[in-house]
Amino acid sequence: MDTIASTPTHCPYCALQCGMNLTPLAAGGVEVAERPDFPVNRGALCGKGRTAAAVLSPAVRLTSPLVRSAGRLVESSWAAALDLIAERLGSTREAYGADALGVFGGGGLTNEKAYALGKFARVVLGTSQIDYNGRFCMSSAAAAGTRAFGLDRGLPFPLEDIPRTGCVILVGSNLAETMPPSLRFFSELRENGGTLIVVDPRRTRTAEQADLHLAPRPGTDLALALGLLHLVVAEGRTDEEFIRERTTGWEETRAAAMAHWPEQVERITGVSVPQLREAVRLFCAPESAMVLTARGPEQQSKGTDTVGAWINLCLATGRAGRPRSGYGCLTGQGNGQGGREHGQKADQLPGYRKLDDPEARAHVAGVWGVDPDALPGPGRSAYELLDALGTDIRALLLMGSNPVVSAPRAAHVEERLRALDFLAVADVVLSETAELADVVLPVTQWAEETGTTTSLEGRVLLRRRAVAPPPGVRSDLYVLHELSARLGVEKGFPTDPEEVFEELRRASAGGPADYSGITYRRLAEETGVFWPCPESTDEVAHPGTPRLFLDGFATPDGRARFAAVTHRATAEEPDADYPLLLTTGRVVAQYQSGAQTRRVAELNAAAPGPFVELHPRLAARIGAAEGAPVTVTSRRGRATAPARITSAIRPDTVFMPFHWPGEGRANTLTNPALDPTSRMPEFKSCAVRVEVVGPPE
Ligand SMILES: Nc1nc2c(c(=O)[nH]1)N[C@H]1C(S)=C(S)[C@@H](COP(=O)(O)OP(=O)(O)OC[C@H]3O[C@@H](n4cnc5c(=O)[nH]c(N)nc54)[C@H](O)[C@@H]3O)O[C@H]1N2
Ligand SMILES: Nc1nc2c(c(=O)[nH]1)N[C@H]1C(S)=C(S)[C@@H](COP(=O)(O)OP(=O)(O)OC[C@H]3O[C@@H](n4cnc5c(=O)[nH]c(N)nc54)[C@H](O)[C@@H]3O)O[C@H]1N2
Ligand code: SF4
Ligand SMILES: [Mo]
Repeated sequence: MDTIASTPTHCPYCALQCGMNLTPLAAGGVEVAERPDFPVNRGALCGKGRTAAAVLSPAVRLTSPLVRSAGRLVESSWAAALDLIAERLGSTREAYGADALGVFGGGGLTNEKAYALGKFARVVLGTSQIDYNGRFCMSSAAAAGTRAFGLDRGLPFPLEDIPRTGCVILVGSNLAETMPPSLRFFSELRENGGTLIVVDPRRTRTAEQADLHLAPRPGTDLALALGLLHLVVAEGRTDEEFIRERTTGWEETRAAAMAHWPEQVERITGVSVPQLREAVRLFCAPESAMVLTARGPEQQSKGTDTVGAWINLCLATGRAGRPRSGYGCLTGQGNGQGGREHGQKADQLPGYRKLDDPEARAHVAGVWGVDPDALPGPGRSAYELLDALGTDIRALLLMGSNPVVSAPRAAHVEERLRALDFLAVADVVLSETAELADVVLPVTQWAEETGTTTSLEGRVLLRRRAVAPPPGVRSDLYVLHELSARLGVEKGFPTDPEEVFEELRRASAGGPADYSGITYRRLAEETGVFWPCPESTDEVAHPGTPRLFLDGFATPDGRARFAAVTHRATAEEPDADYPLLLTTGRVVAQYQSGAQTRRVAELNAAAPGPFVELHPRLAARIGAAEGAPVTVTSRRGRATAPARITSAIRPDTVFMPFHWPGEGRANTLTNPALDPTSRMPEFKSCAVRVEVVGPPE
């Protein structure tokens, strides 16, 4: 028998987009194997990637459309399910207007799907009410990056630059658990004599690798960054020539930093003045350095200003727009980067264009063959959209997210979803959100379809189809094609991903995220292409842009902009009733809302359920015992999970992972206070109290 060829492709989960080879097995199932030629992970995979094929099994996934009948979801034909969705969307629009229709997308969707979903909302439904879960992810960093540099691409350099810089400050990233294969770049940095500073309220597996670990109170990174900048100025470590030649706004920023005395910063953050001094010394001594942020400082009601303050530190010391130096954000979801570029965001058109820019509207409307005036304006942000369900928004199409578990103030969001007149969900599995739907559509996933993703490096990659989907399952592109036709738009929604990508190329041409020089053929031959990659006018193809800003920033005058930010408290500071701060995050063996990874036996064995991390002193004070249940209460509700007692966390802080529904759902507690610029909710700090659960009556 011929051996079945293996297909080189990429992991379905996080933004590292590790390369892997997939081989269908004769006995059924799919083997995941190393793919050493992909330079980012060189064959290494975390447990989620290694077991990803388990979710391809029909045993754990949806294989037939489901329609609600007499309160229950029952199997239906595709035609009947699609007819019903089109009919309900159409009648809702007739009764209440186009903005009564909502669309919610996801950063795990391929570029093709994100593009088609944004176009579907604006062209077919005519609604402005579209947003996606990326708003919950890196939107604060995106806003700050755009403000400072005129362009937002997560990392402005490839990961391979990390080992060659002198010092990295890693702020609120636990990449030893969230992107394990990337740890290699940081180990190599240290082997090369560079240093690593980790800023995290917990001594995580990542912090254990650091030369210096700063453990601030959650929500105080803005003060911390200002305190470091204060010391940089006081110690005469600014790069005056860089500030003069390549930036604007220094004077105001300098003044703001000088108002944050180290002793005052110590009081706010809990990080001691000697530690602040040591951080400045490590960061400023070498010739090059980087600051990388992730969700810790970003998922705050002041996330944009906080990231701005870290960027200020880079600019004042000349560590941006130069080789081996700069600020970067570690994007999260598989297509967290591309998903924020092509139009599923409320204020955005493809190519990272702005929906309120007349030129951008004219260009994209031209590609779409519609009147620019027919395109709706910007809509609500993700949480605001979910909050409006059942009132202003009467029907929702949801693709690629599970907000019942992952949205802030989740019990309220669940109630809003139930209040809808009509909910349609396209998913791979019957997620907690799909369980509430009127119609559920079973869709194909990564290994069963071709499409592109854009990794945290800004590297556009081709994910290839390696196996046939189970019968009964169709692609997201098929769903949008069929719904469009039923709603009277016959053309413009092809089911072939390459055809969608060809249109995306044209729509993105000339925009900030220009993909027009990228083709499926190139992606098949190269290990990805970094955007911007405009179409070449001569014989030689544009090589793509691994490193940004070396010749100037993407602002009109080519200079980076300082942000004169000052510290402010979290939206909900502890008080007598809620004396502790809750922060939330991830564990290595579960992914996001857990919809996929909770269906994998090996991962469940490694991370079977939620827990509450608390310091031994706090545990002793409330009488909590290791493994015994504790109840965490916030102004939104309560959650119960076993205590995990560890001196790795600050005594004034508790931590919960957010991967589970039910009793231990962390998001029952979280505060939907929004950042005024990015509209990012404050997932990383809210006031709570913790109590032991008494013995059963
Ligand atoms: N295993 C796994 N990997 C994942 C994911 C997953 O769900 N599971 N999700 C992917 C996605 S979408 C994302 S966005 C990334 C997220 O990747 P990370 O940002 O690394 O993940 P988190 O655990 O949310 O948060 C990181 C750290 O922030 C710390 N932190 C909390 N509050 C603060 C604060 O106020 N300041 C600072 N400095 N730190 C704070 C937490 O203690 C935590 O260790 O991971 C991606 N990779
Ligand atoms: N408390 C707290 N809450 C958080 C965070 C936190 O740190 N703390 N982090 C936030 C962050 S950074 C993020 S990114 C969000 C993520 O939270 P969610 O948006 O809920 O993310 P997932 O669990 O990845 O949900 C993706 C859903 O889409 C399905 N899916 C996968 N691939 C496809 C596809 O190709 N098509 C379709 N139609 N469906 C697909 C999956 O099965 C799953 O049900 O959570 C946020 N919530
Ligand atoms: S690190 Fe991310 S991309 Fe790599 S195998 Fe794990 S989940 Fe997949
Ligand atoms: Mo994320």
